[in-house]
Amino acid sequence: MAELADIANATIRQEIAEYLDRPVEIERNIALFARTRPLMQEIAVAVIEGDQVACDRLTRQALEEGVHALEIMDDGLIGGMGIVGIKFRENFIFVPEVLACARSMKAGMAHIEPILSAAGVEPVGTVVMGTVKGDLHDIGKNLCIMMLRGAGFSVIDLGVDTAPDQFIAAVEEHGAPLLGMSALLTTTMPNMGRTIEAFIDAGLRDDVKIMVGGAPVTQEFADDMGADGYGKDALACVALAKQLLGVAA
Ligand code: B12
Repeated sequence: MAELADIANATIRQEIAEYLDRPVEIERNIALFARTRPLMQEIAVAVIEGDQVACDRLTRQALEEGVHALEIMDDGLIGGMGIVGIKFRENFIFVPEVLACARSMKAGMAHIEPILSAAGVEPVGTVVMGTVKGDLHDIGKNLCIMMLRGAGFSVIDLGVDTAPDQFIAAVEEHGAPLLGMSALLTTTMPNMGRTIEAFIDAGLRDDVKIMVGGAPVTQEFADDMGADGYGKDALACVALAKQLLGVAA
């Protein structure tokens, strides 16, 4: 079994030692970074530190050196974002920092995405995501989308203030097997249930899995309204999406 000392990059070692607490996450991250190239670890650090310029430069350098785009995405960008997600969940960092990390990841992904789409890498699955009707909060939804894309999902982002018929139209148009709804207001939470009812009325409920999230949403509320799953954060959102679509974790 790999050990912390097997990781070449001192910042990654420090991040794991300082911020990770759950044995399974420590083990997974040590195993990941102990086997990755030093340059992938530098890319991960650029994401963790929210350094857009470095992330852009290092991603280009890796591609020039012939590293495969998928390796850069998985070992560098997603590897770094995995640690960011955990630090956010544990309240070591907050929204502004996460957004800076997201922007760094995006700077790297800008070089990766065209290559992967040109190579015809199959997305893991298509997810329609939106914030429900009457609700303009989108920071959390956008973080979920970024993590889903990072995990290989193709995401159709409907933005905010999304009416039930817009969710239905998008699911039908894209043949999406999964829908994710976000709500941040107690007053807009019921619109998730209304959207699920609209899918039932349209005879489409069996064609799509529905996951919900947002600060006021709970597992109990999700169960009551008949959603297929609830995720409390962006990491849980990715795990839930994989579970609902039967994709290996
Ligand atoms: C930023 C913010 C705003 C910004 C939104 C900017 C934007 N682009 O999003 C602005 C200023 C516009 C705003 C407006 C309002 N806001 Co506001 N806002 C917030 C604030 C401070 C942070 C929300 C946030 O981004 N959190 C960080 C993100 C990362 O967390 P998150 O959204 O929960 O997302 C995570 C998880 O929930 C989960 N998740 C989210 N979506 C999904 C979806 C799925 C499928 C899954 C699996 C998981 C998942 O993963 C995410 C990442 O980890 C909160 C307070 C708070 N601390 O929550 C108030 C808050 C949500 N707002 C509130 C209110 C009242 C309002 C206004 C009504 C204020 C007003 N009087 O005008 C308006 C409503 C506007 C509208 N119609 O939507 C209240 C809601 C109270 C309530 N219980 O209903 C809060 C709680 C503040 C408070 N304590 O009073 N707001």
